[in-house]
Amino acid sequence: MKLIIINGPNLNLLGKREPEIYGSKTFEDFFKELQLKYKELEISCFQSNIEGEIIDKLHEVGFDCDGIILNAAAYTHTSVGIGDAVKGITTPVVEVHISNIHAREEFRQHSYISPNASGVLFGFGLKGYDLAIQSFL
Ligand code: CA2
Repeated sequence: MKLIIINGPNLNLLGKREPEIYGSKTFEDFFKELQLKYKELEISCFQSNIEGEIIDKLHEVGFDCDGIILNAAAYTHTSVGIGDAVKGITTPVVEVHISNIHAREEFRQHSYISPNASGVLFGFGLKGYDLAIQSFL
């Protein structure tokens, strides 16, 4: 099974700032743990701070991998383009948020991804990515 995690803007800062919201582990370290835990899977990871690069990656992988785990970060709440890309591909997308976006500012409570996601996980910390993998299994 081929899965990809796509992370949006500023998630490259995980573990380096705001540990009270996002935890203290870097995504690189967490991703290594996931790969060890799910040795039988082919899991890759892509992060970009650029909206168009995220759309390009969705187009690139969205017709042949088995599942996409997408944390579009702030673009979740603003990007019609990423929402349209999720709608336009055939691979199922699980939307993940580390924090509980519904317990935060009002602007975080709208998602352009959710209407076309096969599922949404939020508020479980980094474990949400693991739960998303399990949902594909
Ligand atoms: O909870 C999530 O996973 C979010 O997608 C994270 C986004 C935020 O804009 C969404 O509303 C919810 C922000 C990611 C920024 O990550 C940082 C990590 C460490 C330090 C600074 C930012």
